Amino acid sequence: MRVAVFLTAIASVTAFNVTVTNHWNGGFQGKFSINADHAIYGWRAHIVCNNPLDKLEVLKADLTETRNGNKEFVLESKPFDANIADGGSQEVDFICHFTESIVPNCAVTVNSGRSHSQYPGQQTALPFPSEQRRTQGNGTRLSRAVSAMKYDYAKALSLSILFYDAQRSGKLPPHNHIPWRGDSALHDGDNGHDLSGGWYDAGDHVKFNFPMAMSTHTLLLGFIKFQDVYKHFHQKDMMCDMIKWPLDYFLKCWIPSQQTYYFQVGDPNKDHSFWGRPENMHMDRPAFKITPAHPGSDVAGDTASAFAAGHIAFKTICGNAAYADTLLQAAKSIYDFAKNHQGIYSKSFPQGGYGSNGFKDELSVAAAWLYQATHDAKYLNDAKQFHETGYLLYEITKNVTYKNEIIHYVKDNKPGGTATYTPCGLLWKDQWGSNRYAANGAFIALLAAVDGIETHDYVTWAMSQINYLLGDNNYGISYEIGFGSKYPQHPHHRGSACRTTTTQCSFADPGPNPNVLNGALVGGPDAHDHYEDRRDDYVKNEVACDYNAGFQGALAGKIKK
Ligand SMILES: *[C@@H]1O[C@H](CO)[C@@H](O)[C@H](O)[C@H]1NC(C)=O
Ligand SMILES: *[C@@H]1O[C@H](CO)[C@@H](O)[C@H](O)[C@H]1NC(C)=O
Ligand SMILES: CC(=O)N[C@H]1CO[C@H](CO)[C@@H](O)[C@@H]1O
Repeated sequence: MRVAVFLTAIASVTAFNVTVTNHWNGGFQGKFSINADHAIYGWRAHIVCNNPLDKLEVLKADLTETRNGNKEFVLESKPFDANIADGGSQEVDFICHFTESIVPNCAVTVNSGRSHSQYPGQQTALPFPSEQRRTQGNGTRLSRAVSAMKYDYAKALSLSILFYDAQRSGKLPPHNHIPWRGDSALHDGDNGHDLSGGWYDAGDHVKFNFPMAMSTHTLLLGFIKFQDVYKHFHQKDMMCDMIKWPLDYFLKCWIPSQQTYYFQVGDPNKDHSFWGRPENMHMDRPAFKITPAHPGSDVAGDTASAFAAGHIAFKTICGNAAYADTLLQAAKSIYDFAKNHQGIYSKSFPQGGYGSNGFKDELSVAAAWLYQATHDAKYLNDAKQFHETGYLLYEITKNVTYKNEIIHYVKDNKPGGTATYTPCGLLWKDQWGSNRYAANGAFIALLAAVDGIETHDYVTWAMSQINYLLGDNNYGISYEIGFGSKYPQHPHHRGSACRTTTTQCSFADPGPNPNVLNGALVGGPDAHDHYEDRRDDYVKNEVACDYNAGFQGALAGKIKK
């Protein structure tokens, strides 16, 4: 196996391939990426510097040896994040601290495969043989879940709303619901254009509009569809308040007169090298925009969906007609922008954290939402024209072609379809945020069930997934923080992990997070139901706006059916 190493590092263009572009008195930030031309299961990196460092800090790898008077360091991949797919790459950030006035030069060599077999858990991340996938979880385990209201789903729903309130960036309102959060990133903007507000994406503090907009319209779909559940459990006002936050932010990001849409604030590299509360961060937070010359119909399309769905919610549920009108105008203009200037945003902006490989789906969903908001036939025609897959088109037309797509999707997710199941019965699609895929699948099944497709069967299956997440699993834990008596204590989330009383915060602090991140659905178990509550395992323990979106809709749908 050969691995190529590129130092894109942030240190002076002298010897040893290291470039320091960002150093301060006593420190510099570096990064290397491992590009794999074969699948890699574990790697080791050897860093050699010409001057001693006081300390080397790494987040995404373990520092296993320090040699030669602090000039040489050995890093090893984390057991739960050791694998790099063929053609994939992994970036490793590090921060060096030194006392000499001369900036040290460092070089890195990387070997794939581990020299020590110190990680007994290594094989858990390896793919299953395909025969095993098919035979697991054929439905027999699911039957025990069928006991109507086994958990307090309304409580789980109300907690999920609070998770989004904990993700708020900008100037918090007087009624802020999260006691350990304060104002942050008040100066986000570009040349005097204010871009404060919105949601932090996950455990980090970048604002990525692509997942933010997708989460917003997914949450709104569940809210509109299951609004009586929100009303019955007195969550309507909380939800209207929660969902207005990203919508207000998108209104700041979209400047129709200039055909400009800001889709990201924050540089993932700079952001990820800081472990502290958003209230204490001081790194540069650049803003990125799409324009007709650098289009992004994917991110603009999802934002149009958020605006149009927001229009319906604020007009028909939240009782704010003026705001609903503002949202509709924005939905129409950004949809035109997305449709008239077609392109994939991540092609123009590789520094974006979330890639995209197309935009037809986003345009179709946006047009379908706009049709629901306006009943203007031109939007329905567009929705059909751009359509790839979709639930909304079935809602609108009841056409059997679209119905069959939904049936096919759910069938594929259920036992007996092509999807992988854990031995305990969780639909498992990926090691990153495995819980989210199960929750999304449950949400779609419940939407279909409410529309009369295979009702009983779909509800039973969706309930098995939700119950797994809330406690029907091998550990008897809830993967939603704050729910029940046993839940994750160490989510990978800086605001939750750092104390409010000091600006010092150590990633390696062994204690539970001092601030409880109520409502967050953590990443989830591996394909063997194996999970560890460790902050450094961001694969299983990160949280994110998009993880909770389908989950919250599924909880409301579960109560409804
Ligand atoms: C599949 O279901 C049958 C009963 O219908 C059961 O005997 C068998 O053990 C199940 N297989 C798995 C892997 O759960
Ligand atoms: C349903 O949709 C399909 C695909 O767009 C189309 O070919 C078909 O004519 C539609 N059926 C009806 C009854 O409108
Ligand atoms: C990846 C890379 O930039 N490698 C360079 C490191 O430095 C040596 C010697 O200066 C070059 O030959 C490599 O191409």
